[in-house]
Formats: sequence, C-alpha cells, structure tokens
Amino acid sequence: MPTILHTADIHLGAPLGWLGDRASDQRDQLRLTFRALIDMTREEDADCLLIAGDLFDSNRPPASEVRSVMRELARLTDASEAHVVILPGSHDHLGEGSVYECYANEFQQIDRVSVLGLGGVTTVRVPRAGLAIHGAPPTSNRSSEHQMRSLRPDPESNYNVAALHGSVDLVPGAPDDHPISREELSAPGWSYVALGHWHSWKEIDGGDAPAVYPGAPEIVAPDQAGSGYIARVALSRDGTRVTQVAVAARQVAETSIDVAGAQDTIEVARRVRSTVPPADDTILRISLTGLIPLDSSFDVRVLLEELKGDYFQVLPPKQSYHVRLTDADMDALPERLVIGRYVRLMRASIEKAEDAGERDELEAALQLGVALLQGKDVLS
Ligand SMILES: [Mn+2]
Repeated sequence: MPTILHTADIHLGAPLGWLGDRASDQRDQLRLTFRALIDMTREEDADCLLIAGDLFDSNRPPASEVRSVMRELARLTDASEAHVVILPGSHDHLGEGSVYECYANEFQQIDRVSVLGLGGVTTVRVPRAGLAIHGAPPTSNRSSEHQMRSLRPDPESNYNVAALHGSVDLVPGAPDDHPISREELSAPGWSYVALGHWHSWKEIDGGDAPAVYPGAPEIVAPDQAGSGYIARVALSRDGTRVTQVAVAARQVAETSIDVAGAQDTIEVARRVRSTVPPADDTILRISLTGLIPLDSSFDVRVLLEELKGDYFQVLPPKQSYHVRLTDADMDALPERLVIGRYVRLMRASIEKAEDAGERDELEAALQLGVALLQGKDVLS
C-alpha cells in the first residue's frame, strides 16, 4: 500500500523573535524536527515525503541552512527508495532569485528529489507506488491565481495527488492569499489533496478525496494551537486513509490566571505552576485577570524572572487584571497625595453617575488610575 508522509510550513530559518532569548534554540529545533521527518520516512519505508510549501521561511536563507537540507535529503535517498517532492510555498515561492532557482543544480543532483515547478515540471511520478504528484507553485508571495485549476490527474497512474499552497476559504479582504475553492477540491480523479499555508491541522470536508492541512510540524508562531503534526497518507484501491501524527518537540500552553487575593508575586507564580506544570518543552502564554489587593507587591517583571527556568519560555503576559481598592483602602489614602486626590475626585464622580453603565466605567477608570499612579504596568 503506497504511503506518503505529508508536511508543510516548516519555515526553516525563521527569525522567531517572539521567543526572545530562546529564538535560536527553537530555530535549531526546526532543523531537528525536519531531521526527524527524514528519519521517519526512512524507518517507515514511506514512498514519498511531500513538503507542501514553506520549507524555508524566506527565499534568501543562509547557505548553511540550504546545505543542511541538502545533506538530509541525500541521507534519506541514499538509505531508502523514498522520493522527496518539494512544492515551493508563499515564503519560498518559485521565481528568479528564489532559493530553488539559485540552488537548482544542487537540488536536481540529488536522486529522487524534485522541486515542483522547477524547469516547468508540474508532475512527479513515483513508479514503485503507481503514484503521480502534481503542483503548480506560487511565483510570488501574494497571488490571486488558482493553483488547482491547471492541474490534471494522470489517467496512467493509480493514484493522483495534488499539492497546493494556499487558502481554502479565504479571509475576507485577502483575494490574493493563493485562493483554493472548494469546488476545485471536489474535481474528480484525485486520491488526495496535500495542502500547505495554514499552520494548524485542518481537514477540509466536501470533496471526494481527503484534503488536509497538516500545519507546521514545529511551533513557529505563538498563536498556533493545533500545530505540531504531519499527515500519514495511505493510498489503496478502497480509498485514502489519513492519520494525524504528532511530531513537535515543543508546544504552546495558554492559560488564564486569576490574581484575585494574591499578596505577592510568589503566590501568582504558584498559581501558574499549579495550572500548567513546569516542563522544559512548554512555551507558556499567560493572561492575568481578576482583582489584585491594593497592598499586593505583585510585579509582572518579577513573575517572569520567577518562572524562568520552569518552562522553555514564558511570553510576556497579557495583563487584564485590576487592583482592587476597598473603601477602607481608599479612606486611608492621604488627601495631600495625588493618588488620594484622584480617588476622592473619582468617587465623587461615581456618586453623580447617571446610570449603571457610567458608574461601571468610572469604577474601572478608578481602579486602573490607581494602579497607574502606583507605577503598575497594567496597560500593556
Ligand atoms: Mn505559507
């Protein structure tokens, strides 16, 4: 039974600045994950490793990045009968000066490695599997061209696979985001549609053949719940079976922490750790909510320091908590201080509020104003 390992959006060489001082560790991980896919293809004796766009994060990756990909591809094809089919994507689109044009000779010299579109080739055959893979890659970062429209299944092959890098169900207002229509996906004669561009696992319903976005195999952006997979595609006369296979070394954990009643940073850190257990493969995204006591010594910068080392990385928290002021707290603020004057003026306004909506707004402004006057970083 012919099998394909389908991946996309590896984004080798991505800057990953959002990871701060761990960016280069994650760039290394992208290479290691790619290497693991090479090993998996060899160990499973898959017929084809299919990369549906954005193998590279840009068309000008450092030479060392390209060479390391070449080495891995040669390592695979030396040790197995697998074919590797690469579809250029949006970041690494095909064209003059693109990474695939610049290194065209080197890519073509590796046995059984094909770049779709290079030299005008839009069909690659894998004879031992009776398989034909088709793709007409983007030639620019944005395009309103429909890649699927020029592809035709080969009647001589047992199985036909379309590889596309683009958007099924376009975001409104982005007609040039490499459109793919559902109607195109339901064209007859296809066994599988290998999609790339969307970074989370997504199965597109409606067509005869399964159409799947495997998503990025390793995290490349913070808002990617659902990435970290590849698709294992088994083709047979009875139909195509797609399995979701987890491959990522790291994942993003998102959590909302209620800071209510926390007297200090240690207490907030304890709440974080009990919600998301420390793990060095976890990228933590926290959002802080609730009302914190006026006399709390909680400090976000100290929290980040405190949690550093417990996780792979802790991203700067989203802060939507407020400092809670009791009536007694407010009475205790001396009127000669700006904060005391502010509280008294705001309370007078709240008393004169005309309706509940206005009162709520003024109360929120009071809490926020007090936090700001105390030098707390509540606006970021
Ligand atoms: Mn893309």
